[in-house]
Amino acid sequence: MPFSPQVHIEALEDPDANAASLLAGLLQPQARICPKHLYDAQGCALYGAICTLDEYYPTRTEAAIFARHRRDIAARLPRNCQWVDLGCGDGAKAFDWLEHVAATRYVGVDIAEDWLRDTLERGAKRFPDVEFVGIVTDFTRPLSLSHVRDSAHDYTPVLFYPGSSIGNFEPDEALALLKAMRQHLGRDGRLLIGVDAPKAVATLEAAYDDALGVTAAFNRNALRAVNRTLGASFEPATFAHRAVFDPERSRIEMHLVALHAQTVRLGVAQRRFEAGETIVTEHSYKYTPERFAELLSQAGFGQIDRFTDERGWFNVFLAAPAGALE
Ligand code: AVI
Repeated sequence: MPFSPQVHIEALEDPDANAASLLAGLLQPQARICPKHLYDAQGCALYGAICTLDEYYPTRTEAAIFARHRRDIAARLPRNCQWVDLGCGDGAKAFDWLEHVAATRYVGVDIAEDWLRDTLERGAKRFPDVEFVGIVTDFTRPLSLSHVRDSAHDYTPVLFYPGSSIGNFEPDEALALLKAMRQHLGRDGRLLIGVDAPKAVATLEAAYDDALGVTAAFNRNALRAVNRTLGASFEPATFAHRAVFDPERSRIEMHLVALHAQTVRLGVAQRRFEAGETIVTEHSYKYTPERFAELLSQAGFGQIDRFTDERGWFNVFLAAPAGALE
């Protein structure tokens, strides 16, 4: 008899605070929209399409690294672990692992409750011996996963954070998140994390500005999300998509560029955009292996194993808490 999945609501931003911080970002001299607004239902579907594009190499490169090194990585993971899938989406990447590690529990963590429930139902059918648990939480808030550490059984956690999502945080926020992850691992837990690397600018920029315009649609869709959240009057077609790599900061910057001067109602407020003025919607940091290993050690990790592809385009790190293996 499969376990019935349980879902816990851990930390959700309250809607008023969410709207207030969105408005504050849009009223700054350099207007910005927090990237979480890219991921409404439409945005998640568009991101799913991005992951299949020829130009968007991270997904398939990471998948190839996982496929090639799965046995080796699995052998280094604790047995009977709880597999904590951070930002689990449809769970597909994690489910490929559950067959290779003797996981006792799967903990899906995501902000989208409906999606999470579907993922758990599907997982529970496919892996009837594994307990399925969901945690609804907002990743832009301090990471709190009490159901991982405080469960009655306290299985050793493996935190799984693929897709280079860590790159969407500013480096200081990424460090804080890695520290919080470290806190959840105890002594024997492990972090398995995928991180994109710097490479030729043309390759990077094509990955974020594809020929079919899927990333452009994904970016503009944020304006529709803002219209709903704030009662705003953005017309997405009046903004162009721009993705540029800043080599100094080692990040892709996604912007929306006003095609002509316009005044936009933002609920109770309004803002004028001059032609060419931009709204920043996302940063995607690219880490050299050395820089990311340094960030991991600053966050309290010790033994760090790295797996990469032939071109060194993407890195997967398996990190143990400092002191665990030394
Ligand atoms: C989710 N995240 C890792 C993606 C990235 O590559 O930074 C989001 C994305 N934005 C545009 N394309 C993909």
